[in-house]
Amino acid sequence: MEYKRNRTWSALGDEVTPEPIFRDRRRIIAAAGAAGVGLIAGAGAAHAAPTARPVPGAALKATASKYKVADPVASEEAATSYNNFYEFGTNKSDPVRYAGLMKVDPWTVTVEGECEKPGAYAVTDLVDYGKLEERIYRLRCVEAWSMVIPWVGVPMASVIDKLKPTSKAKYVAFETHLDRTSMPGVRFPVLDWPYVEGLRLDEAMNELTLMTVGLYGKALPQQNGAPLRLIVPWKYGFKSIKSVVKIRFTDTQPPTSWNLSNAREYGFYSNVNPEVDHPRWSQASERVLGGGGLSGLISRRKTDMFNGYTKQVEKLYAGMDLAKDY
Ligand SMILES: Nc1nc2c(c(=O)[nH]1)N[C@H]1C(S)=C(S)[C@@H](COP(=O)(O)O)O[C@H]1N2
Ligand SMILES: [Mo]
Repeated sequence: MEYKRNRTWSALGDEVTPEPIFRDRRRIIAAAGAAGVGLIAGAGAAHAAPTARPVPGAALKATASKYKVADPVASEEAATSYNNFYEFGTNKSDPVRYAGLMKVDPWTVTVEGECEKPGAYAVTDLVDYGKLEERIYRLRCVEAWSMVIPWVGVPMASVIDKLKPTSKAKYVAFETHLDRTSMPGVRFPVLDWPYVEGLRLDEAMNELTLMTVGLYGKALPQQNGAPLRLIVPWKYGFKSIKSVVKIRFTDTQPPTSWNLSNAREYGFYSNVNPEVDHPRWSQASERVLGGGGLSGLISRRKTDMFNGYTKQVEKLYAGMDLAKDY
């Protein structure tokens, strides 16, 4: 079996030319039609406004970015049908089966805490849909598998800039929507609902942190965290919280769901680190999923430190013992 190490960043230079993401026109027209969005693809695209509302599956206009992993992209079918979204159940097939019940329009994100612009925001007020980027990131689950997925979003830093954190803000806390009628998984006390996550403010501001609204050129389907989720590509997948309804700036480290459920196994930082094993399994390598079929195996590879982003993030952890702050 062949795998290539660290092609994520080093192989990329400025040779990547930004281009619109209309890879598959038929697919995009079909998606726009299904969502009732009057998007004009092709020649008329200049007149087409980006979708104003986060309708799952609607075509999104995004610009290719320098952020890409050279490895094969997972099939869209795998990325949207093999999911972790425990609010809908703990089986990988539960989210695609049940998450369609979750209503995502209208959607309000409440911003609180140490910032100058607290309040209730629509997704389109937080995310500038005219500046969407496509970033191909590997999402590495703590369960030792990964998928390479073309995400669509804006830098989290651009969202935070709008909210103007005060000098007291040291952390950002996030919370997922909680609705007992549409989320069959929350009847079980697998986690302490609602699902909560957090980042240090400088981690949230890092160039890699993406406030994500789409994948494969379309608005996120519910199972992937519609209408708005985080992607933090150097951390284990569970830090990439889905269907965010609350953002809070704080001066103290916020609680996180996985750490609350099992502090020995899941720390606040949860950086991808092949040298720190999970207490019950090794993190030295991973199964790369998403080839053909549903979760079809593409390859097995050695796990890269920080999922391949050492250059971008090591400064965040200077002087820290990453075995202690895992
Ligand atoms: N609210 C919420 N967010 C979540 C989860 C979850 O159960 N609930 N699972 C996490 C885990 S463990 C992973 S690996 C990723 C999976 O994202 P994907 O299904 O879009 O690939 O979402 C993360 N975000
Ligand atoms: Mo995960």
